[in-house]
Amino acid sequence: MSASRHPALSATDPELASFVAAEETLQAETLRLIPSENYVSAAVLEASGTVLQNKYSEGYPGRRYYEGQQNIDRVEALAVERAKGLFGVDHANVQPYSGSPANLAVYLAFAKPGDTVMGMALPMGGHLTHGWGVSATGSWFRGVQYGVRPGTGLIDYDAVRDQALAERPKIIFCGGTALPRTIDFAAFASIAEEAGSVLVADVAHIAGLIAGGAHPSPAGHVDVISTTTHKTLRGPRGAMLMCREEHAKAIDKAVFPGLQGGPHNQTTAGIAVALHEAAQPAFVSYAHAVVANAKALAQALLERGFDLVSGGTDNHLILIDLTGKDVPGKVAAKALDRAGIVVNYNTVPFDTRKPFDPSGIRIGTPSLTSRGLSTEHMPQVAEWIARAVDAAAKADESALAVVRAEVTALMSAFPAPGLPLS
Ligand code: DSN
Repeated sequence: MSASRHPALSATDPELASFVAAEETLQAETLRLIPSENYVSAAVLEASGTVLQNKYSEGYPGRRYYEGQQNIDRVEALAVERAKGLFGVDHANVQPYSGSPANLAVYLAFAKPGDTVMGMALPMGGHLTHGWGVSATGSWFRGVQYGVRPGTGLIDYDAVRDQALAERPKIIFCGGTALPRTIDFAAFASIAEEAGSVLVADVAHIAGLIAGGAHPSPAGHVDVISTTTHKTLRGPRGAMLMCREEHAKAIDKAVFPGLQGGPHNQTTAGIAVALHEAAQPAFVSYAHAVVANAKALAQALLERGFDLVSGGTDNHLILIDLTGKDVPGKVAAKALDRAGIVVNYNTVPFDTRKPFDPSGIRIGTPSLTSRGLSTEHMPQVAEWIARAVDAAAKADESALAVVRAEVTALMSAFPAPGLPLS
């Protein structure tokens, strides 16, 4: 990090400053394919690092437990209004610290410990907080889980309906962390209505696509929308809960005082800026480009013999099943990292391997799209992935080094938002 970029930090704590500088270089030089990550703009970075964090603000705009909230109230009210406008919802709460606390607040609002809740199984593409056993949501509640069809990798909505009618869960979650296909919110809504369940769409991964019109919106179909703000939406690390007016009080009460203390006002400011950016025409282009890039990358991977869960993608995410490649996901992910391509290892549906050493890798296109890469670059990206996976199988470190040099060269031509030019 140059002293002129963060002069106070460099002067006060050069050791810590050097770690930040190294991370800036890493994010600038590598091809970041983790589908839940992105690059925030310089404006979002600035808003997230302001004196707003010096304040405690328990409560909501106009109803605080601390004085001196004149400016904080305006910041939070602006974020709320922007969220409501962007997502077309009656009510928004922008205070959850992140996705897991947001989902916990939903449980607090609508269920009691021991109640049955239903969500997609984690190894099928769901999330820990959708009732998976090792999470508080799967031990304090009775979590029942649905999955995808063997063979197609697609959600079997008839099976979900049968299960929901048999179990009558208090809450049904749709959405997840490794779902490459469009979620049919209307189908989930009709299932939840029949089962008498509160329906929650966890759109953390696809919130930016929804905002940009590149994925159907759950608004009007579901009771509550839960989302983080830092994935495709390209805001700071935070979360929001949005709902119909009838649930507004229950959601607000669950977030504060039910679960959290003071909101992170500096994050609220960053969220407000990100929502403003997401309402611009350029964001619509970005959201559609994310999907176009993912489809082009999926096609290029298929042409190179990769097996993709569900055969491709409708959104920002691709789940590669490496079972046929004789390279487990973790080995491939670590080799790709050495080649300058950052991914995460991931279970695939019906995985026979353990979550800490699974068969797949999960990749996505939000970050590379934010840097301006387009569909014409995707065959190159697929070729690098193929070469790195091949090199991993042969333990060929020099081949990985060659890929890394090529990756760094391309990325230097696409400056990352929010980062200094290298
Ligand atoms: N950690 C997030 C992801 O990578 O999808 C989910 O919480």
